[in-house]
Amino acid sequence: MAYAYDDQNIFAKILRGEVPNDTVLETDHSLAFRDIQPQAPTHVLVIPKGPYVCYDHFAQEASDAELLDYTRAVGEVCRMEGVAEGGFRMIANAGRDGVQEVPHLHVHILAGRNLGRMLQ
Ligand code: IU
Repeated sequence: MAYAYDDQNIFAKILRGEVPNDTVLETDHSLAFRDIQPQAPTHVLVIPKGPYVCYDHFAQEASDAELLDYTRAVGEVCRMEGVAEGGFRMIANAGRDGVQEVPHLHVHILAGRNLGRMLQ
């Protein structure tokens, strides 16, 4: 599947500095910031800086440097937020059925409360 990236999406605007954000971590190829509508005491979004719609798009087209940086950035945020001990959940919604609202790849990191069972 070919993905078309919409550079007017809100995360593209955040990356261009047109919209403010509460940054947790910035690396060469990734940015992590707090979700504006947190669903848990810790709710951080981690995005690649490149124009990727979803994980599949990213995995197909990102460079090895981007893939490595992003993978490490997600782990680094978990460490920085101290979520490992209590546990956490990572979610990456994609497309229509995944109910992805913002069409720029983002991993949600949620922690700080019992998140309940997601799959029954
Ligand atoms: P989703 O996986 O695409 O459904 O999640 C989008 C998230 O982006 C959602 O949790 C919003 O609260 C969050 N968000 C944000 O942090 N800042 C914004 O300006 C907008 C959405 I619009």
